[in-house]
Amino acid sequence: MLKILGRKSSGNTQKVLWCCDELGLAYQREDYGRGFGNNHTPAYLALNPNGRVPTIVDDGFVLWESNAIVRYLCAKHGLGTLCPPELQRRADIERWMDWQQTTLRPRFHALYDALRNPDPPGEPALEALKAALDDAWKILDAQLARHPFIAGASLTMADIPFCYIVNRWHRLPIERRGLANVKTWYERLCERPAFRHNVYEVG
Ligand SMILES: N[C@@H](CCC(=O)N[C@@H](CS)C(=O)NCC(=O)O)C(=O)O
Repeated sequence: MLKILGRKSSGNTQKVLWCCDELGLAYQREDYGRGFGNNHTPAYLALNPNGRVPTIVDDGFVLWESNAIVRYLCAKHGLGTLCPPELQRRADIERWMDWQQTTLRPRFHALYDALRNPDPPGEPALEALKAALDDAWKILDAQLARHPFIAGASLTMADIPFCYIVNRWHRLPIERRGLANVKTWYERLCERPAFRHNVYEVG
């Protein structure tokens, strides 16, 4: 059976859990990571030398990097649904997955971490972080103006990596200017039981 090693509160683990539930997969999850003190043991590092979560073990096949895991599971179990078989459609989707990691994520974490810092930066610095993040959101907002989900009329693996960021961003004590399509998309995701259970209700 598929094993998922990672704590439920980890955003990157939430991607994998949401993905598995959308695909209707059976799995066993084991708590690893912050608070459990077990992700720097020799046994865990032998699976994932980064000492980070999530890691999966699928019939002996070990994989880490959350977006790589989502791609693998969708290609294996969701070909024609979450993962399109056509090469160009798939490349389009994988581009958004990479954009989440390389563009949106660093800007989100710069703001998120600053707001959670007991000694936060001053207002001008916070405004600059918000503006940089908004510039990235605007790109996604324009994409979501075209169809209800990132890559079309239905959920695909393009949407999955964004789960914890869009959820946590909507809970930040900030004004979210414009970005109506991102808001409607988030509300749409919240209607999905698998998203509610693995992301919305966990935070
Ligand atoms: N690029 C990696 C990042 C993994 C990562 O940073 N995971 C965080 C949790 S979201 C982690 O392991 N934090 C340390 C911990 O939980 O002990 C991925 O996407 O899987």
